[in-house]
Amino acid sequence: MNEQFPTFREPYGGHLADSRRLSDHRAAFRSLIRGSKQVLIMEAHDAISARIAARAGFQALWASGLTMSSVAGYRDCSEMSWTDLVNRVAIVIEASNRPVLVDADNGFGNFNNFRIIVQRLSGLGAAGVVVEDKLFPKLNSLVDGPQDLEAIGSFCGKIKAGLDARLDPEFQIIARVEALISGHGVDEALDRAHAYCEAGADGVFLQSRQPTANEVFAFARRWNRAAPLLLAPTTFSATMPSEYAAHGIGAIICANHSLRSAMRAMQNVCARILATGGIHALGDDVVPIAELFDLMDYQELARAQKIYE
Ligand code: SPV
Ligand code: MG
Repeated sequence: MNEQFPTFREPYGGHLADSRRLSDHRAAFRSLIRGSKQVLIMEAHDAISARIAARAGFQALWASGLTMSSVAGYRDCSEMSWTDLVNRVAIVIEASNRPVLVDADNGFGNFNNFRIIVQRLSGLGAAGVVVEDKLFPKLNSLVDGPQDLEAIGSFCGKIKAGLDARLDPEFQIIARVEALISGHGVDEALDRAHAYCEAGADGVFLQSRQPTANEVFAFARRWNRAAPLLLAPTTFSATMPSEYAAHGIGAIICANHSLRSAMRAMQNVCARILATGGIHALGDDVVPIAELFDLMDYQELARAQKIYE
């Protein structure tokens, strides 16, 4: 056997076996969302999107329910099972070597469903989870349709069950407030956010689908800052980053932008191939094949072959 064998610690996705690194991720994420500097959390839905975001320099990733469901062929209304979600999250964590915040919808049922998911995700090395106060099955917040809320008391019980089930106290349980989505207004959103923090939530994700940030800023002005505030400004995307900072909002989730940009690129390349009758004119519309091999770290395989073969 080659003498380097015992010290070779660079397998594909090798951080996954390194529990010290995973707890570093959790601690890093915890500080990122509490820090004075704004953090951008980039969406990822598979290994490629996770690696591209990590290489680009994002410090944390959002495992989006919408995009992970979409790439699996499901609509974002609890059609995808929680076990499927957990398996896809494992791929994102393994491929990115970054803290991953997971969208667990409404916990796929009651407190009991949610605490099982928390156990699995914290065991996998996720940095945290977002759980939303809507009823199962839930509908994506940006889609017109029923957006009914869970009672405050039972959602607080769900949060407590998650806190008791997490395998590491650094694993963040973020309560997502859907009061604005369900048309209840800022007062209800504040009541809920305060109740969820009293129940122990580590942060609040306030969801809105207005074309401007006015209602989230109205919330932020009255928020007691008991916990960090996270936003996914998909529908009010023109708002400037400095405005979030001015309202004490430190974590911005780019919730679906990897998938939507990939869709645009795919549409363009499909149209171009059909328009030109082949792949001869694509040029920079596609990455060189070597870039794919580089992203998937075939170099590591070659190094490992020298040691193990
Ligand atoms: C997701 O990315 O799945 C989200 C954010 O929950 S949103 O789609 O904007 O509700
Ligand atoms: Mg979602």
